[in-house]
Amino acid sequence: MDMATGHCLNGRLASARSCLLESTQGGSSLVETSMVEQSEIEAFRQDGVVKLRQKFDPEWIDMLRDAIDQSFVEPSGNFTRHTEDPDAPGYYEDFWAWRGNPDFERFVRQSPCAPLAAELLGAKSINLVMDNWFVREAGSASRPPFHHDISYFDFAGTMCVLWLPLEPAAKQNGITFVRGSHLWNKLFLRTRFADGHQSGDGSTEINGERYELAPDIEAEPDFYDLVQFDLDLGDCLYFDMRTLHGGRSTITPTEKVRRYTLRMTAEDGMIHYRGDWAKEERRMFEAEGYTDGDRIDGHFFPKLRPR
Ligand SMILES: O=C(O)CCC(=O)C(=O)O
Repeated sequence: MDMATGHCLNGRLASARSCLLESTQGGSSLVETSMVEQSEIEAFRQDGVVKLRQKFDPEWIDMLRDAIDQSFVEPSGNFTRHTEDPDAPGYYEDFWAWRGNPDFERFVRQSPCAPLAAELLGAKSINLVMDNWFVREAGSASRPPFHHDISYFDFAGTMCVLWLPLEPAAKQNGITFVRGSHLWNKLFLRTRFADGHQSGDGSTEINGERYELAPDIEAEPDFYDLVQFDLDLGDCLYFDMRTLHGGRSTITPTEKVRRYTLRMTAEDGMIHYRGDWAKEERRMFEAEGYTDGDRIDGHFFPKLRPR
């Protein structure tokens, strides 16, 4: 893949990716072919998570690693350290990072992330919701809480998340998913990523509505159908925005671990005010002119497919 243009350069990459140059009477046109097996689409729909093998070329992985390292030094205003002890190795996050970094933007617009999402969601179009990066420093004992991403947003619609590890991830230090939890028809309270994993201010009532806390998976792991994955570089996970997941790391990383994640929506994605649990993020897109009932589209949520 020519990273500058997103066009296929040769037959090897063309067969490994979605690109296919097709002769037509008037010349050539770029069309997309299927990159996902039917069994993978079914796994995504039934389990709420699927592993896809070798979808991202090493060039994308290298570019994202460098972009994260650079972003770490010059982060956006959304940069957060989740590890409370200032002397302990940290767990960090930044989000909506693509807006200030041309490499993240190139990945979002030109990598296979959106065509893969379109196939899994059966979507006619794909818009970006939010990108995120996570870094765990060597020795960090912090980890993400069990949560589902839908609780962090005032959004409704058919949405998925790409989780792309930039170092190989083993089951023991990756993300654990509660298989099928996207079909529970539940909306759990947002859980903070900061150590201690508080939910809001401790209350389960927000704007007059009562919500459940995300279940304590660690307290009774045998009660849930948990699934974990080994991922090589180039492999990724796609999961439903409603699927419960979290870190059960039994291994403290001995080297820095970087992950890039993306949330994307099908054409039915809407801004739908629910409660003040997502008010900080809401303020950011309201400042850009968006409001309740708007489609997730436009300059803040760019259309990635069709281009
Ligand atoms: O990779 C991580 O550290 C956390 C990812 C995650 O939980 C998410 O993106 O929702």
